Amino acid sequence: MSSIKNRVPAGQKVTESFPVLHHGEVPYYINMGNWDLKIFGLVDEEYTFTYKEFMQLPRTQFGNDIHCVTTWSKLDNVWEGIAISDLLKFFHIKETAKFVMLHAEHGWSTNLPIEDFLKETSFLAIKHNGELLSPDHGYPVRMVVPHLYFWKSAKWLRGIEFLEKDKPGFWEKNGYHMYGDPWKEQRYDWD
Ligand SMILES: Nc1nc2c(c(=O)[nH]1)N[C@H]1C(S)=C(S)[C@@H](COP(=O)(O)O)O[C@H]1N2
Ligand SMILES: [Mo]
Repeated sequence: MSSIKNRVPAGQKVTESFPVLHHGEVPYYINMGNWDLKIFGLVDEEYTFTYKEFMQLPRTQFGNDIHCVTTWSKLDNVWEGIAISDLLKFFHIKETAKFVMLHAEHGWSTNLPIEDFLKETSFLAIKHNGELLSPDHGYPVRMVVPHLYFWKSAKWLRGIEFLEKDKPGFWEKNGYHMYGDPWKEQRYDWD
């Protein structure tokens, strides 16, 4: 009992369902020929993954508890995806990089410090509970940052930008917290 309680931050309620939340339209891809994932900003050389190349990267299993800022939590998710350490074999991040902006379809974005992006528990998800991500949940790939509120886990990821200075992403510009630690209830910046 106490172990479950210790896994649910203040102000959260556990749900068995998997709610869908986002701003804008779900992208439905006709074919993946035009899909790519761009690595840019403070890197020695920019790198672009094609869909084919990206899907051939080594896969790792991950687990997490989701904590959404709108107060639902979903425990014990099983994910398959790409470890950040495996991604880092393709490009070199400059030492001046201190922050990351995750860019999604339709110009949506979210920001986080580089150490949170590089944390060994953070990853790029391809499957959730054994199934490929559905279009609603971010097909073909979403970021997952387990230790922050779920809005930092960008669906439909298309770009990873390395920055020297922090900048607000989409929800951060609209009042969400710049960092978003669920254990400190960093929900909105006026908290
Ligand atoms: N591209 C994109 N990713 C996004 C969002 C969005 O609007 N666009 N919303 C975020 C928010 S606010 C939440 S709570 C989670 C919801 O993920 P889910 O729909 O898979 O539950 O996605 C996050 N990732
Ligand atoms: Mo959210």
